[in-house]
Parts: sequence; C-alpha cells; structure tokens
Amino acid sequence: MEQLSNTNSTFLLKDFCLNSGFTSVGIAPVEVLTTEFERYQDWINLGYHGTMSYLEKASQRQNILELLPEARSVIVTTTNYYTPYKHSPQSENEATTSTTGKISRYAWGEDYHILVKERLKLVEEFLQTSFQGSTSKSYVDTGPILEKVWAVKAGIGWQGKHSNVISKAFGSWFFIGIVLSSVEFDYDSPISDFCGTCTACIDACPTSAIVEPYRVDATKCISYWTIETKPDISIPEEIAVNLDNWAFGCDTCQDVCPWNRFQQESNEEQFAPKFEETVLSSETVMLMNQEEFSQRFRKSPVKRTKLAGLQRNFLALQSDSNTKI
Ligand code: B12
Ligand code: SF4
Ligand code: SF4
Repeated sequence: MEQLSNTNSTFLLKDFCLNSGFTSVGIAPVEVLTTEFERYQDWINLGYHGTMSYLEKASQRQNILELLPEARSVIVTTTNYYTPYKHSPQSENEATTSTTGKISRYAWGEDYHILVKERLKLVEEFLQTSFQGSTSKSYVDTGPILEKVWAVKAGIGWQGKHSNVISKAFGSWFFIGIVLSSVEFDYDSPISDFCGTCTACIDACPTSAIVEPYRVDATKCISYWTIETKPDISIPEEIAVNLDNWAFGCDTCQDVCPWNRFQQESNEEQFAPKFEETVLSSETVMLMNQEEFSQRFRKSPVKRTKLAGLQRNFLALQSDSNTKI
C-alpha cells in the first residue's frame, strides 16, 4: 500500500474493525502509566486481588512497551454482548421446586475469548498487510494489560464507580479487546466521567464490594467468589448469605446503572443464552456428572469454575436465607 497519511490510515483501520463486527474502536498513544498504575499498585498492596496472584506481576502493566517494544498505538475494540433476555426461571416447575441460581449475562452464550480473539487476529492481519513491516500483538483478557485504563485513554468511555467502562452511546455490557501496533495513527481523547452524584451501583452491591467510588475489593465481590476461586475454597459465610441468587458471576452493579438504559441489542447470536437458559436449577447442577458438565459448557465461560466450583456455588446458595426458592 502506498504511504498513507495518519488520518487515512486511521480511517481505514477503524472501518476495518467496524466491518469485522466490533461495536466501536478507539486508539490511544502508547505511554508509561503513572497515576493509574499507582492506583493499581495500591489495590494490590491492599490485598484486594485475593488469590488472583497473576495480577501481582506488575511492571508490564505499567509499561506496555515491555510487551512490544516498538508499539506506538493501543487499539481498543469493544464487543457488545447485551441480548434482550432476563433472569427468570425457565419453567413453573423450576421456579417452585428448586433453588435457582443466576448466571451473569456475559456467560450466557459462547466464551467471548474465542470470538473476540478471532476478530483481533483479523485486525492484526489487516495491519500486517496494510503496513508492511509493522508488528502487532493482541489481547482479550489474555495478558498483563490494564484493559479498562486503555479503553478510557482511547475515548471508549469512562470508568464508572463500579469500575467497569461505560460508553455514553451503549452502556457497559461490552468486552474489551486490545491490539498493540507499531503503526502511528490519529489518536482519540478520553471523555468526561458521567457518573455525577449517582451512587446506584454502590448502594445496590449485595456484598458492599465497591468499598469506595471506583474501587472494587475483589475479595468481597460475588464475581470473584463464584468464578475465580478454586472449587475447594469455601465461600465465606458473610458472602454466602448475600449471594442474592448469583451462581456464576454477578451483574447487579451494571443492572442498576442508569447508563445501561441506553444499551443497544447485540447482533451476536453467540451471546444469546444457550437453551434460552439464564438461570440454572440446583437439581440440574447437583445431579450433573463430569461428562454432562463438559458437554454442556464446552464453549461457555461457565467451564472456568469447573463442575466442583459450580456445585460449591449452589451449596452456598442453599445456605443463603435470601435465596428465593
Ligand atoms: C481481575 C478482573 C476481575 C476481578 C476484579 C474486578 C475489578 N474491578 O478489577 C473480578 C473477578 C472481581 C472481576 C469481575 C468482573 N469482571 Co473482570 N476483569 C479482570 C481483569 C482480568 C483485570 C482487571 C484489573 O486489572 N483489575 C485491577 C483493578 C485495580 O482495576 P480497576 O478496578 O479498574 O482499578 C482502577 C480503578 O480503581 C481506578 N481508580 C481508583 N481510584 C480512582 C479514583 C478515581 C477518581 C478514578 C477516576 C479512578 C480510580 O484506578 C485503578 C487502576 O487503574 C480484566 C481484564 C484485563 N486484563 O484488564 C477483566 C475485566 C475488567 N472484567 C470484565 C467483566 C465483564 C467483569 C464482570 C462484569 C463479570 C461478571 N458479570 O461477573 C465483573 C464486574 C465486577 C466489577 N464491578 O468490577 C471486563 C470489563 C468490561 C468493561 N465494560 O469494563 C474486563 C475488561 C474483561 C474484558 N476483556 O472485557 N474481574
Ligand atoms: S459484580 Fe456484584 S458483587 Fe461485584 S461489585 Fe458488582 S454488584 Fe458488587
Ligand atoms: S450506577 Fe451510577 S455511579 Fe454507578 S457506574 Fe452507573 S452512573 Fe456511575
């Protein structure tokens, strides 16, 4: 391709990303993080990461050039996963005879790592053919990158008080995917914070995990306990009694966020609930054997918790006096 101005290159790249199925794309210049990294380090020092020890590996999070020394641009993509289903028992029978546990929205369909990674690879191929000799690397939850921080720098949205990134145009139900590239583009600017005086997420969190605005203590977060902890670790009593029917992940802070009223529907069929199932019954889960679990959740994020972890979560739900049976 003949030499293009940054503006033309940026236009072509963004056009390619949008045509590949991404919901939006923004680009930030590479820089070594300062304030954001200090806050991150603080979070780690407070032990808010719990047993997620991989998060302690910090220097690459501060200096993204350690991942790709020639990187000049951080290309940030979003993929909307909002499908118009609700958490309701699948049948009268399930509603009345069994404890039901809610699955968080991001895990209703196929594992986003697969879909987003495939698309990021297409972007990498595009960059390599369009900008000969250029180099790139892509990530979706797969590397030591502060993805939310880069999404903010690339103008995708702001970090809400629940710490997820919110787009003014389409709320927060989206995944972030990142491509580091050696090519220089025209860069986007961060937008303002539109949380204002709202505290809906902080007030609604069942376990008070949003310990101060913009700061989530993962060791209090239902998502951490029901997804990230090993199956042999029991859910502490103070969390178990406040699970509010969540069996895998938790969406409460995003469900109550006024900005999610502007959410548009995702046209990704892969994110629609498998078997139209947004909740699971304790009977189904407790009677499931390994083969059934592997078969049912083969391409689903739910497989992360393993059968023993999912059953541990349902046992905790049964001990929760607030669980609706
Ligand atoms: C570890 C992790 C978790 C942990 C910790 C959550 C957390 N808040 O970080 C747990 C297991 C709890 C978790 C849960 C969820 N996660 Co998660 N998670 C990650 C992961 C792998 C790393 C995040 C990280 O580095 N956290 C460290 C902390 C320190 O970061 P932070 O909370 O953003 O902290 C910043 C703020 O506190 C800020 N700050 C502090 N003080 C102040 C003050 C002011 C004024 C301001 C402005 C900012 C500020 O500075 C800190 C450093 O930048 C990312 C993928 C990635 N590689 O980035 C996905 C990711 C963040 N998760 C994601 C999702 C979807 C979820 C869930 C919604 C899943 C679910 N339904 O259960 C929940 C949401 C829970 C919540 N309220 O955060 C998405 C978020 C997409 C988005 N729109 O933002 C990501 C980006 C994955 C992806 N590729 O799409 N997750
Ligand atoms: S995901 Fe649930 S438990 Fe975690 S901060 Fe949000 S509302 Fe609280
Ligand atoms: S619920 Fe309110 S405070 Fe929380 S992220 Fe949304 S707008 Fe911000």
